Amino acid sequence: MFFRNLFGCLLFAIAANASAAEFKVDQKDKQFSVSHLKIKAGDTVNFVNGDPFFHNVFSLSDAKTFDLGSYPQGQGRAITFNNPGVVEVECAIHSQMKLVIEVTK
Ligand SMILES: [Cu+2]
Repeated sequence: MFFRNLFGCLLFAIAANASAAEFKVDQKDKQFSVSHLKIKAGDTVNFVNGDPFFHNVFSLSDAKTFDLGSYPQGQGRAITFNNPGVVEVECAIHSQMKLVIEVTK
């Protein structure tokens, strides 16, 4: 019985994982590599800094509020979007950087 339950849990974990995708958004020349991104709830976006200076990616949107902090070239930080909605992503250091992520169900 224990093993059957364990197996069921494993299958569920694999199935849940299979439907989630990971996206990569670069920060290059003080811009996000895309200005608009459409993802599904549960998907993850990895923000990778391709510039030789710091970026600090954040959002104040209701669908997802986050602050990745500042990090240098070559580093990336990933965040998972679990709620549907529109997330406006900005950089605390470079105010011209804008990205809209549309999270669908
Ligand atoms: Cu920046």
